[in-house]
Amino acid sequence: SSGGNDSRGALVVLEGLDRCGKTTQSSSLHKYLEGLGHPAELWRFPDRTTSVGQMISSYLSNQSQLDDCTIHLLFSANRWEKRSLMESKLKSGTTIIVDRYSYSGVAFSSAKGLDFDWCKAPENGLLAPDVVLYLDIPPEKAAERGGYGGERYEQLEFQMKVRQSYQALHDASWKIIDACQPVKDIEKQLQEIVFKSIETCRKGKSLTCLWS
Ligand code: NYM
Repeated sequence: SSGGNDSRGALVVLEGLDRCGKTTQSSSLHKYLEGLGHPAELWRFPDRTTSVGQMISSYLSNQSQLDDCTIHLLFSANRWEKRSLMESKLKSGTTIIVDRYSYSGVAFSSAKGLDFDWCKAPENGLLAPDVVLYLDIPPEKAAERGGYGGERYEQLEFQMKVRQSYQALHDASWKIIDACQPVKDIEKQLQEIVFKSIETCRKGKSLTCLWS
């Protein structure tokens, strides 16, 4: 489909622990959709290009300190500042592949000990993904993958807590994919799921908001 006025694109989110393969799979999905001639864009959160995003980036690389609530709200603001663009792109027929979204926001902050419902609240009203592809990996396996980059949160103990927080966020839009499979096998599974999701959106599935 070339995505006319009457058909919208799908909002596809990839989630998972650090080093689970999200970034590789996101760009591979994007290439797949381009190959099909389907209008698609690749996004990621945090979006470090905005001024809010630069504050987040500086926090993650330990160049600045912020308390846990403040950084949580900045991550959320970083999604809110892109909300209207996201909506107009989807409505004009473009599928958006997003590397991390609100689930990362809740999973990482609640893993620090912040109240789960407090963490969810600022995400309320952002666009709800049509499908969430969760690349599931045991934290020990993720840690073996060439080591972490040294940013905040990239530690085994913490990633274990993040995984538990993610488990409390599952809903019907989630597909759990075993991230320890060969890259090509994961690619195939994701392509199949996303293809179906695009079809459902094209046929009129309505766009909803979190946390539905
Ligand atoms: N992260 C990401 C959060 O803590 N909250 C959020 O809302 C988002 C989107 O930022 N360790 C964390 C997860 C990652 C880190 O992400 C940077 P990436 O995908 O490595 O750029």
